[in-house]
Amino acid sequence: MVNKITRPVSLTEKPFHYCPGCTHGIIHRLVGEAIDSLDIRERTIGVASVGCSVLTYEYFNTDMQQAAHGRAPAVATGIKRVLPDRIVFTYQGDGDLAAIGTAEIIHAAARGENITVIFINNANFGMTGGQMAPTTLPGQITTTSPAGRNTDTAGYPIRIPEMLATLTGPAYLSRVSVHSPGQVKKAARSIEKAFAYQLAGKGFSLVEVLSTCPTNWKLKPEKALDWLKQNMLPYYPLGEFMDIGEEVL
Ligand SMILES: Cc1ncc(C[n+]2csc(CCOP(=O)(O)OP(=O)(O)O)c2C)c(N)n1
Ligand code: SF4
Repeated sequence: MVNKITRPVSLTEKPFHYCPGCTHGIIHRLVGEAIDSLDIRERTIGVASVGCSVLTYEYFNTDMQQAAHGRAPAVATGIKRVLPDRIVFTYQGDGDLAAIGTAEIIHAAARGENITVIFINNANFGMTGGQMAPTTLPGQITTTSPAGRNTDTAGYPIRIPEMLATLTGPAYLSRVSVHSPGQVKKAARSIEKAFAYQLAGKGFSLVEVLSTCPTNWKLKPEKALDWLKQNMLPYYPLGEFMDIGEEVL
């Protein structure tokens, strides 16, 4: 049982650099709590990607590795195959995972690699100034879609867990959100379950977390939570899209 009042041991003391109201920080905490709860910190290796979460190697109190844009699943695959007794996770934004890293994530899932992927969907490229991402909603205004995402020319957003659920390789695929305390609790359980699948050797697990980017959405933190709820939930339904059904927790 983890004491929720104190900082998870799996997070360092370093203050986060994220903008006020950005939910990257909440998600870091949930990942730290899951690692604490399963008592796997000393054998966990995280793979940081690019994007606003590029500095995760400074925040997680585990061994960490940095990967180039989109390549975190390949780096995690290599680490896990060389050190199969370690618990290996990636932490990737939607620009990282669903744009330049699309091939990497599909093939890691198809191979059923025994790794855990934490996928942060904030519907834009946050770090580089709020450009349109594969996850940007139809009609959503971004710096590269000032008139709103036009599906005639830019196509439709990709629903990653649903897409990966067509494969045989994954063991656990879910989508959660952190826009309210109740949803944060559900997200915590899903993230811990994803790690537990890996611990039990069941194969590839991915949790998509709907997240805010108040800065690039140009909304105050509270309004950003409302925007997520009103606009992202209808397009990105929460739930489990693959669960091989083993009782791992
Ligand atoms: C190989 C390579 N190409 C492009 C970039 C530039 N780049 C850095 S962060 C980023 C966007 C990341 O957005 P996302 O993954 O959605 O994360 P967020 O910042 O929203 O959390 C891009 C395009 C890079 N660092 N490396
Ligand atoms: S730019 Fe967006 S994703 Fe990046 S830290 Fe700020 S609010 Fe968070």
